[in-house]
Amino acid sequence: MSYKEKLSDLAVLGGEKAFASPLHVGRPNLGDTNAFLERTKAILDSRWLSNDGPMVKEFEQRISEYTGVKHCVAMCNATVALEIAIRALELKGEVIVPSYTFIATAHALQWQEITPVFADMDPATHNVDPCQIERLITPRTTGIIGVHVWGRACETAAIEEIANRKGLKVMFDAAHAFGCTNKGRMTGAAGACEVFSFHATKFLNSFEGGAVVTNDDQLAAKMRLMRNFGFVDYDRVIYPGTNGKMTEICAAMGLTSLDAINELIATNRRNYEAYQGNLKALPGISFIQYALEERNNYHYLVVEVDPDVATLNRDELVAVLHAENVLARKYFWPGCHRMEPYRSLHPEAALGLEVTERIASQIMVLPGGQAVGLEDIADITAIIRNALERAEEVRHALRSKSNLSS
Ligand code: T4K
Repeated sequence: MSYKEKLSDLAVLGGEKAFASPLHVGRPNLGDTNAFLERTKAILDSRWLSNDGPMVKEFEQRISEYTGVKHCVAMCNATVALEIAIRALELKGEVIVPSYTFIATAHALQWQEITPVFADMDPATHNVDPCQIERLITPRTTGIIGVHVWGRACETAAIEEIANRKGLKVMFDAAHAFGCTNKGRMTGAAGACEVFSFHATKFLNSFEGGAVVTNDDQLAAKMRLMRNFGFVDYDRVIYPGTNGKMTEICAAMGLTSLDAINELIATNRRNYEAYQGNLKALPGISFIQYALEERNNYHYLVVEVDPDVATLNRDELVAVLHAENVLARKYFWPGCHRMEPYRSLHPEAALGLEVTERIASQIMVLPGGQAVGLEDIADITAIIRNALERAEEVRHALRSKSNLSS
């Protein structure tokens, strides 16, 4: 029986939870599990478990073919892939990044004692605003990392134009953007390189995993060596390297996910359209728009809550949903600049990040992927609608609850 049929009260108002078990954002998508188990058996039979094995090679080739980018260097996760790409590009000093991104983008720099300098975002796209980049360039700046937030490509051409004019290097964090196009071309070919994530919570997953794609032969060769401690052959090391290798079992999962990519996109699109239909016409609530002229993976189901128009604010709606076992997320609140060590190192940074500060406090991401059905979406959106209609009671209940717990 659906939430609507039960007409139960909201859980924050004392009703039953709409969902008996938690509905997560980021429940993994799975391809054909039998095909995955067959690949697993082949790995065990071959006794080749890691270090540039046949599954990793096949995965890399399939990613290259899919994106149309010459080289793909698969890694153990996107954070290490970012670190290796940053190192291979010899970035130093300061690098400009958006503050509105997952913390890994900033940490990949800080980990190597490079200072991330945070740029503000464009409120319409949630991506870095190229106009904000130029004023942050100093004599110490060596590069720019753009991020394709939610898979929607940032303004790569404008960012590359600034970088070329100022003699900076540029790369892109495409962790969200596998399967998406950028001005009609598969994401992956912009800048010196682009980095995908295949984490379990991503649209396409390899348990843990990431990859750098590039059309630059030398850069690809260097990153391949860096991924394996810098070994050029059994006994010779020519770069400082790390262990960034993808395992065979992760590649097997990645290949199985790739086989299912069209179904995954279809499911995500179905979810996106259902949320879009159910959430329209709610004052102060805007649902993410994916451009129809691009290919999208429709993975992130993002709602912006304008507190001046909606009857409840983002935090109140998230509390309502959590009470119902819908674990909506506040990605990427409060912005990297408000997390440590950046908050202490650059306490003044917020002054130039007004849009990030505002938008980060208004966004919530709703559950999607294969684990969520149309009935779930009908229930989730009915909860949101119901809560907004009963805003006064809801706010009162949330306040009493927080008074009780404080
Ligand atoms: N750049 C950007 C722009 C990124 O968004 C990310 C990662 C990266 C770089 C770095 O990529 P990786 O190094 O991770 O490859 C998650 C992910 O851990 C992270 O990959 C992702 N972005 C970020 C947006 O979200 P959390 O802290 O929310 O993840 P976690 O593990 O708590 O999972 C979220 C929920 O998903 C859980 O509450 C339950 C569910 N879940 C999770 C896992 C792992 C499952 O149901 N099954 C699972 O196996 O950060």
